[in-house]
Amino acid sequence: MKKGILSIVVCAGILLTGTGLFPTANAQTRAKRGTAVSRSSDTKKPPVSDAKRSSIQETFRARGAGQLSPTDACTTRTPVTLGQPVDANLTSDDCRLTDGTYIDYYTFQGTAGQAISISMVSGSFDTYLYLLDNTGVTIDENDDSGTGTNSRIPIDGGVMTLNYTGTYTIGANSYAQSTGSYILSLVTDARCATAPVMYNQAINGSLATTDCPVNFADQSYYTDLYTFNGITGQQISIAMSSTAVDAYLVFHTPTGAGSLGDDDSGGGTNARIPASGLFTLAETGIYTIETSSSGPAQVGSYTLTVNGPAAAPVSVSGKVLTSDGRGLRNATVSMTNSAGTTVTTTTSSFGFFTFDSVPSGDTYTFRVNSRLFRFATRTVAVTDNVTLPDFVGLE
Ligand SMILES: [Ca+2]
Ligand SMILES: [Ca+2]
Repeated sequence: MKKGILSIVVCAGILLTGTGLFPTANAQTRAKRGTAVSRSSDTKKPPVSDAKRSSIQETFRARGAGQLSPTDACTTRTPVTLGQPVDANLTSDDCRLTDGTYIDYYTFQGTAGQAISISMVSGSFDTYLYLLDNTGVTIDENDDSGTGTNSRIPIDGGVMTLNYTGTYTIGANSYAQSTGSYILSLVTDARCATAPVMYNQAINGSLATTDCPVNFADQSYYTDLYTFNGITGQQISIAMSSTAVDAYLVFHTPTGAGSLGDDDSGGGTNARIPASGLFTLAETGIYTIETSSSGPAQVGSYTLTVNGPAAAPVSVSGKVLTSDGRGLRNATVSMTNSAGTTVTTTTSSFGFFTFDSVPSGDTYTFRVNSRLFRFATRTVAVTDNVTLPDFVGLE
């Protein structure tokens, strides 16, 4: 393998070509652009053998088990830098998969929530591209989503969101057994940054020409990206409404399986996933929402709401002690929420107290009243069941 780093930095915008949104889609069950393992779905060629994928995993397993010699081409993994295209060659000395094709491996450090795209371009062979996790499991793969027989991840332009922080591997491969030069690019686009979204809270956003561009049929669409942490079994709904643009939502699951797009399920031209009721999450991880428009180049304000689980009530407990450390009975403990509402309780014979059914997600101030001692006041943000530090009487 012979390669050098090109000094030019490819503008991410150039790489954001390909197919994009479903401008006329109105069925929320329609597949989204760029499903996780989208191999060959964009080509009329026969798909590559699944043996390719297992062959890669076997390489990772053998490498991890120290079963590959240091001179084995399959041990080589070259770091690739964001924004610095790599000019390299597939040669007959490279790591070989069971289907006879050669593969070069590259690694990079990714961050959960980071938006990236990868492209592989060759003038001498039909490229095939893999994005792998740190155990060699395929996160995404692509044959021809670039121009001609070139490859691009994600499949439909735009960016994909990484779902963990750590090492990722890119496999630069070919559709059929071939050798020759290629250029590999790992890029991000500052316009495609993601923002965290909170449940049950309307977000006022706006689509602008400076937003993340997604291209479809030579038209540009603008999109904002939001992420949230979902848990298997959680039930959510996502709604985007706008009087300025024809709202369009794309919902990406952590692995890409079961991702959805929706145009008008929210009534009028508003988008909603699902069309009614709630959607049950099938995975735990980072979900990404794209707020975009159904028509090209639309700009203007919109409102996004992700309805999720209401914060569950929790309990807050603690202990009140005399200045010499004995439990203090019959002391009055008060708890005041951020709106100024106060509830009280009394300590048990050993000085314990508990407040049950406390709405989480608020800040509370706790005061202890006793004829015998003074106590410091405590203010605590309550997000889960909590035991407060002991209240110890002051002399
Ligand atoms: Ca290809
Ligand atoms: Ca719409």
